[in-house]
Amino acid sequence: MSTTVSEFLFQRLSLWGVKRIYGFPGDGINGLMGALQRAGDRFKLVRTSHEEMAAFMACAHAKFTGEVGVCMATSGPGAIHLLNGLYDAKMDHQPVVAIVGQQSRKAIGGSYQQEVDLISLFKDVAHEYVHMVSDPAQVRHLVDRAFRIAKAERTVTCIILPNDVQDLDAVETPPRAHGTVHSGYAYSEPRVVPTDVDLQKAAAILNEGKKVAMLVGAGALQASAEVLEVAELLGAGIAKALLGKAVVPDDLPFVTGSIGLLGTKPSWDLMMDCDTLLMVGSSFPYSEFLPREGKARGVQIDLDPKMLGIRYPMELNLTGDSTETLRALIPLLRRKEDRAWRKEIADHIEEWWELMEARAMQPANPINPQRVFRELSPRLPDNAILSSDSGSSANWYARDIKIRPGMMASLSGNLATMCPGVPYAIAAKFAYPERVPVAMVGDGAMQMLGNNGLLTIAHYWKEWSDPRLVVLVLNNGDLNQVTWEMRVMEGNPKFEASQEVCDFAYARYAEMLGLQGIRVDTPDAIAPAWDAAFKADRPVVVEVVTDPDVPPLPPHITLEQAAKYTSTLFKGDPDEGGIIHQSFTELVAKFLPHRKRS
Ligand SMILES: Cc1ncc(C[n+]2csc(CCOP(=O)(O)OP(=O)(O)O)c2C)c(N)n1
Ligand SMILES: [Mg+2]
Repeated sequence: MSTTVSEFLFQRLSLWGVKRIYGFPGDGINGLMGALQRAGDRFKLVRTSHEEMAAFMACAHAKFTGEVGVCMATSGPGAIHLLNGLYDAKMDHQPVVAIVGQQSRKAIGGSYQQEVDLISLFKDVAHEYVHMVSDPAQVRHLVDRAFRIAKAERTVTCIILPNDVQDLDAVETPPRAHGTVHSGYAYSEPRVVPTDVDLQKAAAILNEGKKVAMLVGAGALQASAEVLEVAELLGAGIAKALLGKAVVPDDLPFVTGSIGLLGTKPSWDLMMDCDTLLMVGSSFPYSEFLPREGKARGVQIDLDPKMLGIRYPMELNLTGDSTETLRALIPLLRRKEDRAWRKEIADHIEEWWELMEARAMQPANPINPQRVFRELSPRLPDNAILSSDSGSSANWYARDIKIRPGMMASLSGNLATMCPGVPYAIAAKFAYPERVPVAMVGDGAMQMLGNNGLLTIAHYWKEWSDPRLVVLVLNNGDLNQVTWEMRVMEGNPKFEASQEVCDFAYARYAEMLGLQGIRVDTPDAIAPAWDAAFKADRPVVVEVVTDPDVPPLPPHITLEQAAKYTSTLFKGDPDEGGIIHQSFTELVAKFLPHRKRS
């Protein structure tokens, strides 16, 4: 029997090392699904409960494994549902290949049922490579190029297959004739290192600095040891962009933690007071959190030259792999004997952790969300894989979780979309069944997609060798992050019609699905809930009723923001009473009597 186009496509995917596909069926991909069925256990199809989830999972697969993530959806509506997850991958520079169906070639252009102009639709998200198969002889090079470009450009690519093409006889080797393409598979990562001259220049700048600050991001995730060695030699402090949270652990006396709106005061101080900035593998967007222009000399290292010199006018922009470049730089660096700057940083960090502890322990109604994360942090199992959603949880994840070596952690960094929390955790579980994923998600995001993700978990958890997977839901009845943004940035009181999240029994729902559900509504029950979740014999939803009036404040508030915030309170915010109480207690915690600095 001859091989069909669909069967050949999966053979080619196999050669590219694909073993798992996240997807959802439809008649635009029936030929593909049939071939996937016949491929047996060469592939694992994870049938998600929503296509958006499949795209998030493909993105998370790429983030956590370094491999290409693959998602699959039908024509029209299925393809459209993939988009948000694909943008998440594109903007966080992850290699993902989307395979989507299309109506039959004979119908295209006929305003046919479920006919969407998919090439135009995907032209932005997959602009490096989006093509539709119109002849079986294209399949080999379309697959090869989609994977090669996804890897080489660290981006999203897309292959569109009309449903009639899927069942045609494959052309495994195009005829040797004019007008055919003869492609091959396999990809080797290049070694990208700056020139010796530029490395010498970088070393000179860094050796001259007296107060060196490092900022590391996702691009430095494989360079932990090198980052630490450079910081040690230069007596530098290390701040982390959100996607770089797992680059270095948080219990080191020179790691200032996150930077930015969700960041820490020590990271702010580090950037404001430094005289030299070394940025590695980060496109952290907010320049106001970096040194004032001209205040510090700057060196940036990034694999992608397009991302260089766009946040701070660096003196030297180096294109290079972070690990290889730092390794080449280390022998050129002189150990700074004056450690006064290090000491200053360490003092700030010590004070900061005291403040975090004090803030977390402030009473709230009924539970202070910071305390939930503070209690979670030391209880996280070794090698846990953390995913945070976009919402107030990202603040507490960024500030209150002390990451340890061996853990992984991610979120939607650049798109900052709601909903990746649960699908990232599921993809982490499929990639590493022996590790414990922990998703930290708001009630708004649970209602948007997370609850739906629990169905996927319920469907698959019995396959997992270690079935533990924990979903934390912050049940605050509010789209809290935005409620606070409106207050602080706009001086707008809470707009209940827009911000309220209706009540839902997340833990009970989990139980209904055969998972474990734990509802926590008193502070004393937080620690036992975490202990139970990490001992459970199945996935657990830990629903914590948290206080929406605890402000996820930036590490420092500008005078303008403070003025807007105070004026809000006079405009009749429905939560006025609670906020005044909380802000007061946060302020008290900021000015603890023994503290030297604010
Ligand atoms: C898809 C999407 N829609 C809207 C937003 C804007 N947004 C960011 S955080 C947030 C609130 C999230 O609410 P919830 O999930 O309940 O978390 P909370 O902040 O209350 O902890 C919103 C609406 C977004 N980032 N992504
Ligand atoms: Mg909420």
